[in-house]
Amino acid sequence: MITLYTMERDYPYGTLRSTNGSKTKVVLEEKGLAYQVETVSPGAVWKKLPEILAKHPLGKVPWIEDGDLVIYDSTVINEYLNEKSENNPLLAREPAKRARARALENYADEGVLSKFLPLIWMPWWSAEEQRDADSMEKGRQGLRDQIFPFLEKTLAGNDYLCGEFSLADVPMMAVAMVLEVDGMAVGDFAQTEAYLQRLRERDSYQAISPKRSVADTARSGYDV
Ligand SMILES: N[C@@H](CCC(=O)N[C@@H](CS)C(=O)NCC(=O)O)C(=O)O
Repeated sequence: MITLYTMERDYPYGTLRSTNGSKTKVVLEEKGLAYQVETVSPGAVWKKLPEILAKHPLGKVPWIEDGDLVIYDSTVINEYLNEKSENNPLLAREPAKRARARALENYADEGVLSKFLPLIWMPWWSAEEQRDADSMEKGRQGLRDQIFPFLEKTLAGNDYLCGEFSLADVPMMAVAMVLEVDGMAVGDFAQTEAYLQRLRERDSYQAISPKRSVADTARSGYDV
């Protein structure tokens, strides 16, 4: 069975999860692969303990173990999982469509998950009095100024970024998760708001839902 190593922690206001670890969890679910989750403590990751560096040379999460194989980086892991199981292909067959999906996935990774989202998400892992409200607002403003207008244009009336649900939408599942906790208003961007809600309604979102505890989402059962 595949083991996913990631950061997840229960708080009174919901369960918080690594955004990149959540990307991987969503694909494990979408592909119907059996897996279990091992939570890694945020302290061990921030301190770059040798046991973390032994698995992920940058000292980050997520990584997966599949038998003797250790793979890190959510994008690389998700490509591996998509190829490992033929169930529910998350990339089209045509090279041009595959490239388009990968480009949009990269946009979300670099433009959102590594840029604006941590400004909003990291403070939620700290006590309220320690949160930097200015930084959180800067993150929200970045989404409003740059990301949501791009999503409105790219969705262009479709349900998902490439028409069908694909690897391009997977990082946006983590955006949907963060904004569920944050409660940021998205109503000025009607297509984006409907899209994020659509993502939350997918079965795979249950594995990263802030409403479901670490214990409730530690394992998934079927393998096709
Ligand atoms: N490109 C990597 C990014 C991984 C990443 O930044 N993970 C965060 C958690 S969401 C982390 O471990 N941060 C700790 C650190 O950067 O020291 C991926 O997609 O997996």
